[in-house]
Amino acid sequence: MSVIQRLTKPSHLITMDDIIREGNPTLREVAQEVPLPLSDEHIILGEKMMQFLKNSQDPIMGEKLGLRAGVGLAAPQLDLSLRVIALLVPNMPEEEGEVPEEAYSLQEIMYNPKIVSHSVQEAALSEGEGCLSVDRPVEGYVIRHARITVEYFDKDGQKKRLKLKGYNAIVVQHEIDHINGIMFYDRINPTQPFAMKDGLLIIE
Ligand code: 4LI
Ligand code: NI
Repeated sequence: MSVIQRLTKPSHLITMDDIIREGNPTLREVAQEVPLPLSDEHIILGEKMMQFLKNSQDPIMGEKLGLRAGVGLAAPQLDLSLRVIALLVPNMPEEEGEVPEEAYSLQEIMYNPKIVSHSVQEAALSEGEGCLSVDRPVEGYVIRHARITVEYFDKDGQKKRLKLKGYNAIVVQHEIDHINGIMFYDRINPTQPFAMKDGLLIIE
């Protein structure tokens, strides 16, 4: 049975056992575009990826299934060389007495996402990045675009355009890198991992 057939079965929940780790050559491939219109299988795959992210962020489900928490997942991490990514970025919990916000600053399944424009300014997370396919800490600033415009097809096959900045822009770039065979540590300065440079925005 194929990987996508197995992952998209009604009873299947994606766990860490489905996620391949660095060294697996699939993570270094340029993934294939998803054919449009979307098949039921590709729609369900996206939903399973989103459910994984939800479970990974839930203390009960995360513990039960032994998951590492993530805010993004790309199909190649499931050994599927396809241009599908899922994003689930929670908003900071609000203070007492504040107007309730949306639970997530970004919740999306993107098919064939493409960065169509980006800022000249660069940005990096102050604490560096982690990846569910990398079981070791890798320190350093991961240099990315500070702001991006991304085009993609959503789960209804509609073409969408989104402008992103801050943490959301970083997460989307990390996941789009996966569908292009790029790992986050490829973007760390190898000699000076925390080198500061002009126009580099550090995101706390
Ligand atoms: C528990 C419940 C500190 C260290 C701060 C945890 C719910 C690092 C940051 C989470 C770091 C949630 C994350 C990513 C970083 C670090 C990803 C915790 C899950 C913070 C997500 C894809 C890079 C994304 C900010 C080496 C698995 N995620 N932290 N980077 N969180 N999380 N990345 N960096 N230093 N990785 O890892 O999902 S883009 Cl939501
Ligand atoms: Ni990753």
